[in-house]
Amino acid sequence: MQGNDFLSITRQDGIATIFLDRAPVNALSGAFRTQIFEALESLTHDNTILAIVITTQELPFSAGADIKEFSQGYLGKTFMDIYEVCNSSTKPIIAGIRHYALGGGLELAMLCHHRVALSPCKLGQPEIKLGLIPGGTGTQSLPRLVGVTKSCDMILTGKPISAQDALSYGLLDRVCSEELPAFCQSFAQELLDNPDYVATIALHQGFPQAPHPSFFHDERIRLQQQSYCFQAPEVALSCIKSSCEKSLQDGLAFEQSQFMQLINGPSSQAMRYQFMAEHLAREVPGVTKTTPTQTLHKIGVVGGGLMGSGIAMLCAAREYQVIIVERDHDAMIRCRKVIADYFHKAVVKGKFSESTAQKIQLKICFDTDIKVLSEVDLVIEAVFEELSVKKTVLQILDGICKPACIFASNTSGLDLNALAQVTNRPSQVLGLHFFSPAQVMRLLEVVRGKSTSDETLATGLALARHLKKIAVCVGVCPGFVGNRMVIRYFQQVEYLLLSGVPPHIIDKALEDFGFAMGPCKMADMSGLDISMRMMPGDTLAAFMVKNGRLGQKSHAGFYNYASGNYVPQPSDHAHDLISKYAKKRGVEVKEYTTHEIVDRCVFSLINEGVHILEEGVVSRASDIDLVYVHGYGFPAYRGGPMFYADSVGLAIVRDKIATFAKTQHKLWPHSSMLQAVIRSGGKLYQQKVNRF
Ligand code: 3H9
Repeated sequence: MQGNDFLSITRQDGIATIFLDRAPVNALSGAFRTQIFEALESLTHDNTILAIVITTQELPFSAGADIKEFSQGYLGKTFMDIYEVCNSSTKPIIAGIRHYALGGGLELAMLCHHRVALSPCKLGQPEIKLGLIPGGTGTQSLPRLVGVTKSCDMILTGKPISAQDALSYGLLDRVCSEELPAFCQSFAQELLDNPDYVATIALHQGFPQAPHPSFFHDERIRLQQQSYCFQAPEVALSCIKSSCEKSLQDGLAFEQSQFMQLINGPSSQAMRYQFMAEHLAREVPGVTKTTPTQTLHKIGVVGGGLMGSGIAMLCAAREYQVIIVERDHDAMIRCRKVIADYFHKAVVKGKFSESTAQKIQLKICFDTDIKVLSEVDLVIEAVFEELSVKKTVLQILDGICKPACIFASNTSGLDLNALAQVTNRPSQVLGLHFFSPAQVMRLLEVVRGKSTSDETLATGLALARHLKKIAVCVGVCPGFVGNRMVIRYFQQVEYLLLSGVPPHIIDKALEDFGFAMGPCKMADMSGLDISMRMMPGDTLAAFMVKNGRLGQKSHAGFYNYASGNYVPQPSDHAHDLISKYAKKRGVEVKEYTTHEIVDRCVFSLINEGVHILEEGVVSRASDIDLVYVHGYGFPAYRGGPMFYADSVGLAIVRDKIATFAKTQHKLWPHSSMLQAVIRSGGKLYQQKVNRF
């Protein structure tokens, strides 16, 4: 065996096998690409070698280009260099894919003449999630292998596909379930034994064709309607189109130039920052790899409403044994039906097979007697969001559950310290704030109370990882991170509404900025009664509720909703109520531009975020951005409120906030941290605090 830093080569019977070995994910850095290039070049010129296999012993095939290197420019050999060496080879080159081939990893595999994968593999082009396009020949090779429609699906959504699908699409030559290198080597031998065999790479397989003449035009319109200022999907589409229309050389050159523009642009920088933020959030003060964690088998869920049933389904799907306790028989039957209906729909939609859905449901038991939780390892309470109700439940659980059992509250912002104090095990109490629907939303605020032990926190974080959540560890304050910030946001929305800006104008301004949903639609969807509870006192939400407008649930909120559909329609009644309430509060009618609407709402998030950071509720600014992007629909391609503040310019943000504060002093508290960061010339998104 011949070794190199990131790869090793074995030779047997004229077949050379290159083992990629750059832990943990075979990220293709410049140095690694250079080693692959050099190995290929030397083997293609080696007369004793007839075929080449590129694979791994244990590691995944490759997670793509090394994202951590992107800010340093293009280092080492390029994918085009690898293309040249593969293309000039008359010897078959076979990629043997283990675990996954993503991004540049799949592009490397597509530059080989053939692809074999182990059956549980995933293959994908996730670059769009980094604000990029496949820039290592993928936009030209994928359509040639799988056709235009499927390559658009893969590149525009970034979702990976299974090895079985890849085989049926023509992306793979073989799928195997046995020892991968040996399988690839015998496949190579098979090719060598065929006297008619000619090695041809995908890029030389002729031109792909659009499924119909208006395909690219229709797709572009669809993308324009949903991507606002996010350019990568349209750029990717242009590149795929060029694979049908331009010569190979021109198509490749076009892809290269587009990739370079995107990688240096603000959207990709923001999305790469989000990728890094996700990994950084795993570093939690006090929790290391050696911090002991409890092994969880059985999980109890108290309260089987929307949140409780979602949490139960999520845990069962990840193989935990779950017991849901409801307050009475009728509630228990309702909960059972909600879960059965969910799985029925999921099977119809093809999310689960019938047998998987059955298997998951068998992991969930239902009961009305809380004593059945005596032996569970963790209880998540998801009862009504009221401190006294939650305290009572935790006190009861404390008398029932085994001493080692951990208690988690799914509160969205109540005082976790007060909850922990009613138990005799405050060190074993933490918050797990799931976002609705719990089985879908990736964000989880993991709340550390003042008594929460490192072990309890580490167990909560390990659970979050097992549930495939993005866990952000937060301290205790009303509303934690997300809901505390959203209150500031809604205060500005209320102000704009009272100033006479119609709900649909506010929503459009923020949707055009990139929010997944405008705030008025969002408030209607979650319920104005919920907004009223989040912002107690004399508020517009309370006034609307008093007048029977609770949002979607009453078919009337800031908008009207016809029964059976949730398409918001402008409402004269809502308009009259808003005007009446504005008069009562003495707010003058004023006109606002789109820009001003966005600034007010987004800067309110920034200002509150800075205070949260200053108080040490999170340990770093990027945690706030994760919460807002994954929990509240802030556009990922703007990085999150903290990152966005830096891109606007902190002095501009500070001056704007000062202007707003002149008329709304209480809503825009002054932050000394913002001043300090400006003075130091630093970036807000890079700030860390040690008080957490
Ligand atoms: C690309 O390929 C562009 C090309 O088209 C053209 C180029 C010219 N680079 O998530 P995990 C690290 S763009 C560098 O915990 P999992 C990750 O940070 C790329 N590092 O494991 C972490 O490090 P740490 C397209 C990477 O099993 C460690 O690996 N590819 C990369 O839960 C383990 O990761 C993508 O977008 C990378 N590409 O999930 C794939 N990938 O421990 C992005 C991972 O220090 N990656 N790391 O924090 C993923 O989606 C997931 O990491 C993956 C593994 C599914 C691969």
